[in-house]
Amino acid sequence: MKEYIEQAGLGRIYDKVLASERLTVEDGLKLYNSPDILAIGYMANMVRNRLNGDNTYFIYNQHINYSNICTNLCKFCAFGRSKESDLAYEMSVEDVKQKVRARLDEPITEIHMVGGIHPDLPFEYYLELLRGIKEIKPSVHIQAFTCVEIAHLANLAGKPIGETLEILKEAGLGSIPGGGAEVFSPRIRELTCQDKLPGKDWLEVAKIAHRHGLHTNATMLYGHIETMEERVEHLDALRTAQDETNGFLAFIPLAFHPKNTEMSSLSRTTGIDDLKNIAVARLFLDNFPHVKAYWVMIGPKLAQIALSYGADDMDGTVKEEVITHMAGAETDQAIGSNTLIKLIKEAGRTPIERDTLYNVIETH
Ligand code: V47
Repeated sequence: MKEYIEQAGLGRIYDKVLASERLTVEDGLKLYNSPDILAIGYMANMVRNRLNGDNTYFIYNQHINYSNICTNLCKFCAFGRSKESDLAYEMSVEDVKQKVRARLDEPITEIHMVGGIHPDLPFEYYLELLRGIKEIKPSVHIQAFTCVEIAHLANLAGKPIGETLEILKEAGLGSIPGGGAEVFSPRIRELTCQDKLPGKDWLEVAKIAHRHGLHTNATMLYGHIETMEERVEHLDALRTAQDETNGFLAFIPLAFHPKNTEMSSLSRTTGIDDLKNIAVARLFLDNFPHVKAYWVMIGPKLAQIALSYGADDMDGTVKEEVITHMAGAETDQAIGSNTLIKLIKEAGRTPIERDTLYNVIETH
């Protein structure tokens, strides 16, 4: 394989990977610009095996999107709606509780709950959402509100981020999902989501959360107008933040879905780019314990292949995905745990049902 990787022009990077040496931004760029998915994947698989062996994680989770009303209206998003839109919706606390009640007989261990930046819901609403879910299912871990929402909630509360997080924790918040990161580059944010929390502030919220004992995830929305340099800069900023706080659990590359967005003239990502984003992330983010292949966005079949290209986690059962489906995702809105187990086993890996913090619930 060494000869093959050298022929692909990636011999120096291979030496570093063998020696567990940190890759540079130039290395990251070289990987992104290389078409040799086998060479990149082979190296990423080495790192994945070193960090996680054959362990492949999934979780029994339920997504709830409490409202799609959003003042940001990002160009890549088909989910957000202005308050005046006919398609705008807003769940009451009771509606959300009903969603949880409806699945009480399922072994769900995590509620993943995000929404838009709502113009007038009060801070108390968000606290009531957390408290309401906990009331129905006290054992469930609530992974809720992206760093963008957390910054908004701190504004509503009129308190610093850290204090706001303590209040949210008290009400039931367990950890923070990785959404809203998009691409940190100010150029991309200016062109696609100019009203959104800037990238440096997203990172700051994540680091404050880590310091307050909350784990978070991180994402990157790829496959639209970002350059390879901007992708590597994004990963580099995450790696630097993780060096400081060590609070990120997983990185999840998100494949851009253009349908029904203001960027609908762009085409969907390709299989090679999907695998490359997983593999390069696994190689570059040497301090991230996990890389997820999110089956909703790349399809269960490619997510299964991604388990040999650096990914060690398939996310979970999801139950009712909305954000990607509004943007034309052709995958199902949920997947059975048996299907996940089958996909993982057939990839020659060990399926492990985990909780949000990667404690093992059951090894299959
Ligand atoms: O924040 C928006 C992105 C995110 C589109 O933390 C789009 O474990 C693709 O963050 N095409 C929501 N992506 C999903 C998300 C997530 C999913 C699964 C697990 C975790 C985790 C996080 O989706 C948004 C935004 O960044 N997004 N529009 C689109 N058209």
